[in-house]
Amino acid sequence: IASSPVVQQPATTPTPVIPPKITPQPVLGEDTTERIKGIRKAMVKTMTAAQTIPPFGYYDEIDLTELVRFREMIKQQALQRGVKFSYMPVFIKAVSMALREYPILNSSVDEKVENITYKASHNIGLAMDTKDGLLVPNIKNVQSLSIYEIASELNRLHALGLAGKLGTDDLTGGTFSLSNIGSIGGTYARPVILPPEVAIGALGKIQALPRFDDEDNLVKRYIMQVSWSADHRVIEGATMARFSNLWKSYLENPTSMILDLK
Ligand code: CAO
Repeated sequence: IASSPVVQQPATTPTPVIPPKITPQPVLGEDTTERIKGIRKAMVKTMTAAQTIPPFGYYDEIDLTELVRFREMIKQQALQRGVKFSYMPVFIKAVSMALREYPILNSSVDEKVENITYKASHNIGLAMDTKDGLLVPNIKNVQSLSIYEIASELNRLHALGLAGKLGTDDLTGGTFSLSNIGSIGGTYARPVILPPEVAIGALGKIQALPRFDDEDNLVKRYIMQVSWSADHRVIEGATMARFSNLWKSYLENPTSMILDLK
């Protein structure tokens, strides 16, 4: 019995449905232009000068689990003495201790990059988000301050910054900078070196994350990413990496800091 042939229907292309045009709502406001002045004008100058520096970027993660415990213990004691104790004082002291081993990172170069000046003081600058814009006051002579004294100085600078009252002395003379963008959020950043300084670090948000311990168990750890930028005209990548390793070792084992504290 002959079966009747299957007749193939030609494929039909569906007619596209064209959505109706959206009529935009009338704009309620209007464009505004304002003069760049004050602190923002200073930022234009500094950041434009910074563009002449070829930066080297170096990134790592730091396990802050021990430091988180340490700060929990110390926070209340500091508060009883009238000082708010964040992680920054420890980050700053560890920077200074690592700078002792790698003093070239606490140097400055002249405009023509013919001379390097190794700075005797560790004046650590802190990027500060204020209502007037970005300010970078610095804590002077961190090498001879205790962690508690650094916390106290940080409180003073932060209060002045928020009140828009930071003075020239606090805002000049920095030799190395940190930018704690993680207090706002984010993981990585590409910090811009502030000339005549030669290096800066950006700190990400401290996050509880799973990691493997030595016995391959999954454990909860507190992790922070650090992003360093260094002036590659005078700083080798290896120097930045070794400095970062030392800084990291202090933060991952806060007791090791005590051994080297002066
Ligand atoms: N991850 C998670 N939590 C953080 C953190 C981080 N990286 N940094 C700070 N915190 C916590 C603090 O421990 C504190 O917690 P508690 O209330 O439990 O004590 C809380 O966040 C608030 O800290 P803080 O911001 O008041 O204090 P700080 O010393 O850590 O930082 C300052 C001070 C001035 C660095 C910060 O306020 C600031 O301005 N950060 C922004 C910097 C910035 O704008 N960088 C970009 C520069 S380029 O434009």
